[in-house]
Amino acid sequence: PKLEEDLLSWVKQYNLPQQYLECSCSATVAFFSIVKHYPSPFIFPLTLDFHHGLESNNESQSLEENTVGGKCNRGMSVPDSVSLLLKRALTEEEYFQAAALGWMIELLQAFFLVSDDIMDSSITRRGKPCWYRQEGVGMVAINDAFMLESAIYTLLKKHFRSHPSYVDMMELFHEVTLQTELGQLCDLLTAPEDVVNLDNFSLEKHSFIVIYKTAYYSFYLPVALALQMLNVATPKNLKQAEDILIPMGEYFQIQDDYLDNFGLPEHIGKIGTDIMDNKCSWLVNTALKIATPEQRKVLEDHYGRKDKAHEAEIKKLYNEMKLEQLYQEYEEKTVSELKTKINQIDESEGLKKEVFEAFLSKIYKRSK
Ligand code: GPP
Ligand code: MG
Ligand code: MG
Ligand code: MG
Repeated sequence: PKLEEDLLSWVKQYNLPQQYLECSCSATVAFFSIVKHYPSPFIFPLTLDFHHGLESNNESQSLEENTVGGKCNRGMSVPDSVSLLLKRALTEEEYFQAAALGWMIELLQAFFLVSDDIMDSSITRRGKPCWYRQEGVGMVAINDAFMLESAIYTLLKKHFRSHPSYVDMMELFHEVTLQTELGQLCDLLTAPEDVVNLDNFSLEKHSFIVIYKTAYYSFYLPVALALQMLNVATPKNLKQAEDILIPMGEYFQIQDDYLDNFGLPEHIGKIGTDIMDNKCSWLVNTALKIATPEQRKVLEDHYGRKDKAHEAEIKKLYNEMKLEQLYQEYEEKTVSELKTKINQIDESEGLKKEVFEAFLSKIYKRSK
């Protein structure tokens, strides 16, 4: 009951989707109680107004602001996957472990988002100013991001030190972090601030960038952790999971690129910056593939400039080129390919099709 009260107050405080309230299963309860009940030991001293003597800038605030308030799809996928793999509801202990691993993914995500918003000069995140733009934070946000990353390993050690897969889990977090950083590097290198060269873009480059910067940590990591938590991960089933989750993660980031321009800021909680940031986005690559010489000229004259008027020209062109419709065609084609792939999975290695179906249904036609 205590945990459910906590959940209720979290749902209210963070404006979480109603589904968290309706879902009375203790997975959700355990999930939302972790940060509250298990603040990493090092966070305690840091709540003492460590930075500027400002109440609004301390590590517990960073933890709450940056880790909570998103959709929690990644984190919730751990308890969901563990339960689907076992084909039964989880015991309290299992819920707790899976939820703790879920929170570690949310911490990794928080670390990436705080950093990414600085690199992308973004304005808002989850409906509020980005952390680095909040009063009294500024570039301390860089250090806050590092500390969010450190909190993963504090939690992992605290709860999994004697788990048989402890070292594998730790290595997995390190490996996936490196993959994401490599993807982010390519994302930044293809989008220089001062030179716009559309010849630098291609759908092949885009695919590489999004697989590395998004698919590994958002899709492969939760399922790999679920397998490791149950001590059933093998090179073979990890590879099987990767073969389906990586294309699914690529689709997810293409949705993100689409929503950057076509999503409603009130709804997605962030203001798109890809056009002004000169990003190698799915939209600009798709436009380049079909552009007439005149349309290519418009792209050359207006893409990647830090200026609202230039951005508006590109938005107008995207509408003229019916990119929204091309995206919907891409989505239908990709989802049917993913479904075929899921149906072909060989379950004899311990995987369950339901794990992947659950993931896909969470993201299909998402609007945020
Ligand atoms: C999403 O890109 C990718 C990340 C958040 C990974 C960041 C990786 C780091 C190593 C910092 P995006 O910029 O399109 O995301 P959004 O649209 O949410 O800003
Ligand atoms: Mg960004
Ligand atoms: Mg980015
Ligand atoms: Mg984006």
